[in-house]
Amino acid sequence: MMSIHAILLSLLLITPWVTLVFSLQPPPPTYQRQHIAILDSSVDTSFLSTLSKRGKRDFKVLSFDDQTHILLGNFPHQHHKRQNGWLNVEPNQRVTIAGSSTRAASNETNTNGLNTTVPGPYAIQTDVPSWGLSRLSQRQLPLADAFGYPNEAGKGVDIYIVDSGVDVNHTDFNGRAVWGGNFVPGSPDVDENGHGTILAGIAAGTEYGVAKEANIIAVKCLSANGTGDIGTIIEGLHYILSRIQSGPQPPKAIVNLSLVAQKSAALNQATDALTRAGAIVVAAAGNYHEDDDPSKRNACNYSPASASTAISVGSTGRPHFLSVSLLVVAKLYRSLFIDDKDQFASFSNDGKCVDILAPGTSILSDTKTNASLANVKMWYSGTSYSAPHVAGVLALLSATNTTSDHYQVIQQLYSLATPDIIKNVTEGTANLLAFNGVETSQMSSSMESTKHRASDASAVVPVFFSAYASCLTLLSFWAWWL
Ligand SMILES: *[C@@H]1O[C@H](CO)[C@@H](O)[C@H](O)[C@H]1NC(C)=O
Ligand SMILES: *[C@@H]1O[C@H](CO)[C@@H](O)[C@H](O)[C@H]1NC(C)=O
Ligand SMILES: *[C@@H]1O[C@H](CO)[C@@H](O)[C@H](O)[C@H]1NC(C)=O
Ligand SMILES: *[C@@H]1O[C@H](CO)[C@@H](O)[C@H](O)[C@H]1NC(C)=O
Ligand SMILES: *[C@@H]1O[C@H](CO)[C@@H](O)[C@H](O)[C@H]1NC(C)=O
Ligand SMILES: *[C@@H]1O[C@H](CO)[C@@H](O)[C@H](O)[C@H]1NC(C)=O
Ligand SMILES: *[C@@H]1O[C@H](CO)[C@@H](O)[C@H](O)[C@H]1NC(C)=O
Ligand SMILES: *[C@H]1O[C@H](CO)[C@@H](O)[C@H](O)[C@H]1NC(C)=O
Repeated sequence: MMSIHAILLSLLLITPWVTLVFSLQPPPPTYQRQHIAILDSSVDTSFLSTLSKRGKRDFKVLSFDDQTHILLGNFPHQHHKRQNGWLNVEPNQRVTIAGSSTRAASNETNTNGLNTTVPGPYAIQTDVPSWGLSRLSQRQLPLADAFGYPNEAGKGVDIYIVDSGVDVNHTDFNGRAVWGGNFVPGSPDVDENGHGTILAGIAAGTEYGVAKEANIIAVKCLSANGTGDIGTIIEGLHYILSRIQSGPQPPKAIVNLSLVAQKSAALNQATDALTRAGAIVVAAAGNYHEDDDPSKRNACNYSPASASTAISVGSTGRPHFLSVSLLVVAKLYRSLFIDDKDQFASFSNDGKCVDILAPGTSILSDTKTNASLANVKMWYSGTSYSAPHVAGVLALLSATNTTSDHYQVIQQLYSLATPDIIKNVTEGTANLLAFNGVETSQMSSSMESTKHRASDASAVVPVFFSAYASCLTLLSFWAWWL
């Protein structure tokens, strides 16, 4: 294992490079499919599909429902001007990421003075590895070292991770993760990047996750360097649609999109169609770089955050660069900077398209097996890491709420959330912190720990992703450098 000194040294060495990497603008990639069109039902999509199958044109029609047909392909941008039924044509664009032990098996009903608002029985994780978990089950600071959750723990709910894939064989998923689909041409069915595994760990890892019994389904749409395009994401969403439509009804499906694109009508429509079909779609609000033009901070400028049915998640918490580097030990860190935990994160996008807030700074999660730094735990920051917290809470609620109506589950998320507790939320942004309904803040420290942790000997280093793609850039750079 690397020594702490080696890690600190590597941080120092990397710092100037990170800046350099950020300032290099990669040339615009040429996508396999250059345009995306939205068609209405007056267009004969079966004819288009037939043409496509015969190879006459390089395009593909994805029908989400009667209202939503999306055409991916190479055709002139002006094409629709001459055609009826073509509602919108947009260029395909780049998409970037926005940045085991056992669960406590306790079948006790509301004991230990827990103040709960969802029906029991409950389980409690103590010695909680990431503060984001505790924050979801406590109304107020200071945080007790406990994460409470309904005993079902999201059992029977499918969480789709639309990202770089997931290390489905990771021990923290305990066989609950499966490979779904891969839409990155020519790439292997593995998480080459690691970002998807981190997200899956936060949403549903046994040790690090919120919904410790939920199923994880990997939908790979981002390549090894963490980039993709809108067309590929839409293909991934269409795959999820067909999967939930052929599964048990009503579906219990949460779709997690921790990725950010410039606003796209097609991606938003695909998201809305998926919601109509019974899925709950969670999106990262997107990350903002403090040097950027403040107008770029509005989440309504990005997709899928701006989709009307997406639950768009902003971030709370405040990263501490210097202090963290000096401390290096997670346990110490956890007890410090308590006041800062309930700040609106300086990197979070904001505005009326942000629906709810969740922890998104200094989060710990699973790293993919055999990653070059697999035995070094890293803290992650970004709205990417807030979204899976909310996806996990939705899985918990979806498993316990007896309703067959997913809109009620969404309603429950909002009605449980703690209002007006986060400081410095920018004007016009909802001040609502996600809460799972199982209050553990009154738990005394004398409470017996029923939890043990996975190997915890590793050092912890901070990683702060300040720009959309910086997460990937930084991780891939580390991999290369080592
Ligand atoms: C909890 O309850 C379930 C069924 O309700 C049972 O299968 C399980 O063994 C119980 N677990 C413990 C630790 O008692
Ligand atoms: C439980 O929480 C509610 C509202 O969150 C509060 O009014 C009530 O006093 C709490 N009860 C206990 C026993 O803490
Ligand atoms: C998981 O393990 C199975 C069986 O060993 C293997 O076929 C598969 O490729 C692995 N998947 C990933 C994503 O590593
Ligand atoms: C990322 O990888 C894809 C193919 O896997 C490539 O087309 C693209 O240029 C790469 N982007 C960067 C920024 O390296
Ligand atoms: C990780 O490395 C070990 C030892 O080199 C190897 O046996 C194992 O198959 C690797 N696992 C994955 C998922 O690559
Ligand atoms: C299900 O959700 C609805 C709407 O939020 C709520 O009124 C109801 O109490 C929930 N049911 C359970 C069992 O949690
Ligand atoms: C939060 O807002 C207060 C007053 O509005 C300001 O004094 C303080 O510096 C802000 N804190 C941060 C971290 O932005
Ligand atoms: C949900 O999407 C967000 C980004 O929109 C991502 O950060 C998060 O990991 C996703 N969660 C799940 C469970 O897929």
